[in-house]
Amino acid sequence: MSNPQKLSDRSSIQKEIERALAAEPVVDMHTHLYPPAFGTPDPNKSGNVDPRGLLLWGGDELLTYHYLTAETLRSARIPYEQFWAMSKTDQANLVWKTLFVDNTPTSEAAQGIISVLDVFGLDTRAPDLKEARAFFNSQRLGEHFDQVFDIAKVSGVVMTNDPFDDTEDQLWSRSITIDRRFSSSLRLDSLINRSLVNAAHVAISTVTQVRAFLDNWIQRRNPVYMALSLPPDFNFPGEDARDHLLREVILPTAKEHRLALTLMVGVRRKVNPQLRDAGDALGKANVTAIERLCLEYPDINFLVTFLSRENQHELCVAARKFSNLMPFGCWWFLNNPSIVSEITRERFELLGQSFIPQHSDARVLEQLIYKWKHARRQIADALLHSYQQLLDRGRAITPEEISRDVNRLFSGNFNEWVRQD
Ligand code: FIX
Ligand code: ZN
Repeated sequence: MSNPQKLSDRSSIQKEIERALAAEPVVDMHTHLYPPAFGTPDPNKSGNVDPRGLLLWGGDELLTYHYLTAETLRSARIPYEQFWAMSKTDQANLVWKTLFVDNTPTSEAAQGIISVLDVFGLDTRAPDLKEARAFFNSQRLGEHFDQVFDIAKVSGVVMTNDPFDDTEDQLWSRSITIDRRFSSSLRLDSLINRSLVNAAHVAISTVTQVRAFLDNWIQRRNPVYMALSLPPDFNFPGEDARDHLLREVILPTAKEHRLALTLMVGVRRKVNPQLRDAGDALGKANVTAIERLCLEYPDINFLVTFLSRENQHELCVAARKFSNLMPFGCWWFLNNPSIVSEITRERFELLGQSFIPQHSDARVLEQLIYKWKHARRQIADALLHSYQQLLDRGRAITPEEISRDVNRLFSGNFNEWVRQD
């Protein structure tokens, strides 16, 4: 057997990491994106199959992302109702003026806009959105869609699908061909929320009906996992309707269909309802609830992310105890370079490569470009740090090992976790 090439200095390790990352497509395991067959909500754009379509793309959608509306309303200080009464075009104009002209766009979400404009050769210091609008309006959705996936080097994305959403259901029925890069996931927040509002609906008789409904949805839509977001006070076992639904409906369904269960823990919804989608906040949650779930349901694969920075270390330790627990992503308020860097390094130190470093949570197509560009940078830096430490301690890494590690992080771990055979 030939001797593997060993990389014995920092700059050759760095070059190999850049090469491996540039070559490795990523499977984006949690997004809010939809395929073109689901239509776009803007009736003026080409490729529109339904005015109430779900695929968001282009400059105005990017600028009115809820991360940016929250930041705009801090500086512009106009009444909430006034902002929501504006057209999307006017909202986007205000976001641009407030965050990019009157102020310096240092936040991660604002820098994301800069990355996207820059990739398409658009003026990142423009006084207004004329040039950017003209560019996006001139794009044909089909080609633009493929170009975005190519630039972001994303080979697949998982949608967030609500089985109780009528609009989505109608679009499913009409969408004969779903882009092959899209997989579905069965999101159960609305099931839980309905039941918490009216606990009487969770009677044993309806459990059978709900299970039959979910079985049917799973057979028709073939999701890669089931998913649920949870508040900081989530506990397991618990003495509430949520516990009942988990035990009687969700966990048995996951087990029967051999589906992984994704849990996103620590979100406090509608802390400021006037901010609409931007009004949610976070809280430190209880990691022991996840440990108990993993212990009681060893046959179920759990994909788990926590929204609070304070929970990240405990999550790593829990994952060391349970091989059916896969930590994933730096979710939402954690998706800032300084925090992603800290969490990714911590995970390498406690878990080797047995975690999924990031998901995009993209809501607007072109966000794939910046979210993955920025994530790749942080993952590359954290890998370099780990390999440099290894070198200092007496073991050189090889290009093959770097490619193997990156493959595992970008798709291997996820594919293995959700494989149903
Ligand atoms: O619950 C979720 O899936 C969250 O990611 C979203 O609801 C949230 O609004 C978001 O976009 C975060 O990035
Ligand atoms: Zn999400």
